[in-house]
Amino acid sequence: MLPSLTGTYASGLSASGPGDRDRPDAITVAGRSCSREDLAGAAGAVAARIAGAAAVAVRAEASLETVAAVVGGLLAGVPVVPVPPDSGPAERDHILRDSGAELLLRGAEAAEDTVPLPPGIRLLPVDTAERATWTAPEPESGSTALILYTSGTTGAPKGALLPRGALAADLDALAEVWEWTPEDTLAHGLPLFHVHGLVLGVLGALRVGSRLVHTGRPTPEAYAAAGGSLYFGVPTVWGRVVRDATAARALSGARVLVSGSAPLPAPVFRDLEALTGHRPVERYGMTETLITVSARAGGERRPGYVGSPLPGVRTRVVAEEGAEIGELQVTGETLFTGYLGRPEATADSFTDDGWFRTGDIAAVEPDGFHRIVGRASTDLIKSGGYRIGAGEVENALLDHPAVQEAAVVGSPHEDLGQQIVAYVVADGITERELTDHVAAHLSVHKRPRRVVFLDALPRNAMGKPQKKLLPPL
Ligand code: MLC
Ligand code: AMP
Repeated sequence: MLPSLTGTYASGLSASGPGDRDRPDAITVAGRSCSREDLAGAAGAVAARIAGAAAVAVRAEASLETVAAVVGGLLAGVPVVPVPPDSGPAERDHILRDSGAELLLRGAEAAEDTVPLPPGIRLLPVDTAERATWTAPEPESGSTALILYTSGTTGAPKGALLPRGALAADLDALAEVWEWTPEDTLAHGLPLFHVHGLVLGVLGALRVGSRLVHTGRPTPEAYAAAGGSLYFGVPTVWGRVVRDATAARALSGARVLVSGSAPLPAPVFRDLEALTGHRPVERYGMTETLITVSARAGGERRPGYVGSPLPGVRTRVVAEEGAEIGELQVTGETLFTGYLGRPEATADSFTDDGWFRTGDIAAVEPDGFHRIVGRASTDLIKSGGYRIGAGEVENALLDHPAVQEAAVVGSPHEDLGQQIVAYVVADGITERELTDHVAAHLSVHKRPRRVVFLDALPRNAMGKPQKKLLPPL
């Protein structure tokens, strides 16, 4: 029997933790703090206002309002749809319409939206000073807790339906393997609209009952000042930390540093060890599966490896005959239930015998340690830990009247892992105008870093564009 997710908040919010329910700085986000008691009251007030809605969207700034809104949705059993606060009108409209959200929740102080909301959606300001006690029974564990929009290789992002039971199972497995307890202080500054920052980074702390310090942005100085025992970061953040030796050394008193969302370069692993005394714990996951593979806090941490499957998760590598690397497939209690309104895409993402196809290429050592070798498709880009579909950036570029053809790829980048590069055939437009155009439609991190103008895209004899033949930068 899976633990209940509302139990998360009933127990997490009331857990005695390192202080008590009244500890005033149990939850700190971007410089503002509240107690578990305060959060329970504010989230209860949200729950009372949204109960019965089909789904609610949350403009997911790094703020206490976002935390109260998300927890309020979970208490009320209303699926929550986090919306990146920097998403342009096209991406925001897609998420709001596709999800069926009836309300858009956001802090009363948040900047005004410059574009109108789609019809039928009401704005609901969240005030963390409001209080209500929420006592309704726990929704069943198969019901949807979160709808997280995530990019595929082509087309607009799809809404991954994450059931309450999957979140609970994943967080409990992570707490076990990271030895995460109410005595910990979790510190990070990751965005609150993805699995890493929101599920692990907020719901994890609430479920475990540990303190949470969200630093607003994940800068090395902010990490150094956060006083955490457990730190989360994407490799770009850890790369920036090791380039700031003073900040890095300040983390030596922590218990565990965890890296995930993209491959941690081995030199960053070694620099972290040299500067902080910690070998980082690497873990692997996806929006659709949550975190499935991790090194253990009490076990070996090997550069270039993401550890072994979490309790309750099984993995297999499906390789061609004789090969040692192949597609990583996973099954277990942490999986999503499908893409909202996309039965075909959902069916395509599972094998006939019910395993989820990750699209990642992996190898497993005899001792069970997993190594992620790369992705099967080059059309999914990971930049700064963000997942970006080449197709959606190409579509945004093609939307511009000056652009005739576009091909988008990820190229290696020292800080971001990969950077977005757009090859375009276009007349009378500058690189800056094109990147601004993409940022205005999608979100800031989906902007190409480089734009290369070509006379024509390379094509094969059938006329199909050949990304492999694009000129290197
Ligand atoms: C960005 N900028 C640009 C630009 N792209 N300016 C001009 N042209 C472009 N093409 C701007 C940015 O808006 C920013 O401005 C400034 O340049 C610096 O950008 P940056 O280099 O990207 O840095 P930063 O904004 O600091 O972002 C780095 C980062 C961020 C690491 C903080 O990428 C991040 O938060 N990543 C985390 C992603 C994540 O959480 N993924 C988890 C997915 S879940 P300004 O004005 O804002 O400073 C998952 C499952 C799992 O993967 O396994 O965890
Ligand atoms: P997202 O859906 O945004 O969570 O992105 C999931 C993808 O991130 C996975 O399919 C992997 O390609 C990548 N990923 C996550 N964690 C790791 C890791 N530790 N090492 C390598 N790739 C990772």
